[in-house]
Amino acid sequence: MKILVTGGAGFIGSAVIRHLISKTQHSVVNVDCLTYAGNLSTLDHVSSNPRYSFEKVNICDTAAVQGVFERHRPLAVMHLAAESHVDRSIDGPSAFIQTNVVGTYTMLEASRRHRQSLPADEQGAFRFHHISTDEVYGSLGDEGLFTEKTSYDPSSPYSASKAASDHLVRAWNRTYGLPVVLTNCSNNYGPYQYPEKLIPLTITSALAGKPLPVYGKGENVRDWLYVDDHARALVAVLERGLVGETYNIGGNSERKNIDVVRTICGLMDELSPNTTNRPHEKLITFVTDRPGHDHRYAIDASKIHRDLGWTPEESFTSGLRKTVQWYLSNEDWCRQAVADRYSGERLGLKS
Ligand code: TDX
Repeated sequence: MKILVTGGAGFIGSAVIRHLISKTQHSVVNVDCLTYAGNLSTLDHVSSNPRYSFEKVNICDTAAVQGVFERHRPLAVMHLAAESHVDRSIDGPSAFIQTNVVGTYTMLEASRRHRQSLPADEQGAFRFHHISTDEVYGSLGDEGLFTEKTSYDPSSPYSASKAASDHLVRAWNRTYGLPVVLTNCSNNYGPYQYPEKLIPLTITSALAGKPLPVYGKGENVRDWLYVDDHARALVAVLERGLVGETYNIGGNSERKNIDVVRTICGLMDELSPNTTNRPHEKLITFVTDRPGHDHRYAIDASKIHRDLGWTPEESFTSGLRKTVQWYLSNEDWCRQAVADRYSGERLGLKS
């Protein structure tokens, strides 16, 4: 099957493409406009494979997107392209509305038109897979889990834009019969994550001996999912998920932020070649809280386990160790990823 993957130069998109090329026989066309967080070097191991091709296209560009569909005639779309950093959405919501809402609309319309041009049997097989986030459900208290039936209650411009995109996707299924599947995942971590998110920012700052900013008291809880486990789950949903269904994907690894940061400090004490910053915990700095900061996210992933047999393989302990080791072995990648674009400054405080 030929799969059009949007956002394939990003963190999760590139993990999906590496998985598709190395572990399946599917072909991939990667559609990415290479924003600050997009990086084709994430695909160096697979980019020479004849089943891989790349189109530098912005998903908001209707004509360019249509051209991609006409040239490649995919049988499925995995839509991952998005602005994803909550703090940036507080500083500048506009790009989030454009890419996440208008871009999703553009992809849906292009998919609908393209599907109509396919032979009848392929029209039945066509899938639009929308990849989304657990943040659409808002914030949990100390108890309970997000299920696929939890009401939407987004807090940030980012999560509101993803909620809007989820609604568009379901509407295109109900109104136009577009065969869609949706997934909502918990916090991803692993190699190639842009060093603005909590885990890679903490590792790279600790390596540089810089302060490790913890928002508020560090009591907020996230449910951590190793990115390669997520990639496997996404391919299972695309291949075997039922049309119109939503699947929550989570790592069964709830942690308070402060515990995540302390664990990284311990791993850095053990693994970092730079011994001058030991103990790294002394770099922890409590800073002003994020506006609208959701207290807790936690996913009930029993549906995807029951219906598709998926379960995470990586524990948070093993995944975090691997991730720290990866960042320590790939300092050049990190330097190049942020060069002239981001120097670790605090984002998301503007009112
Ligand atoms: O420097 C920091 N200090 C800190 O305490 C940063 C960057 C974050 N935090 C806190 C805020 C969150 O409670 O750590 C937690 C994780 O923050 P992020 O890495 O920014 O992720 P989060 O806001 O939870 O959103 C992530 O998960 C859901 C992704 O960025 C989203 O794209 C995804 O949809």
